[in-house]
Amino acid sequence: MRTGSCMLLAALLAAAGCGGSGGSYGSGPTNTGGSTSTQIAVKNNLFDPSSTTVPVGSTVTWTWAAGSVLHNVTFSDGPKSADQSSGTYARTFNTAGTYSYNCTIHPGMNGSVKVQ
Ligand SMILES: [Cu+2]
Repeated sequence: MRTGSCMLLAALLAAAGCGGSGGSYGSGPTNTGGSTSTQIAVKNNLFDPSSTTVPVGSTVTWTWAAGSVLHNVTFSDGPKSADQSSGTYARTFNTAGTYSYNCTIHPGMNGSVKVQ
């Protein structure tokens, strides 16, 4: 029995050590209130604000303003929303970096999210 609990403790320590090194997901201070949520408005033809900085783990939500024509949120690293004129699109950022995006319908309609 003693041996069993020792092994369990070792396993827990190993798991904690593993999660703390180099992982950007789930490490750092525990945020009991949930991740930060950031709202960006999608307007004709701009993102407001066009650049924003959020902590790692944040979910950013784009909300199409009333009266919007078709827009999309398309990231240079792949993820994208549908072409839509209302509603929302959300992306969660678990890795630090700068993520640029644009609306492929309207040249010059672009923005960026800095995750740190
Ligand atoms: Cu657009």
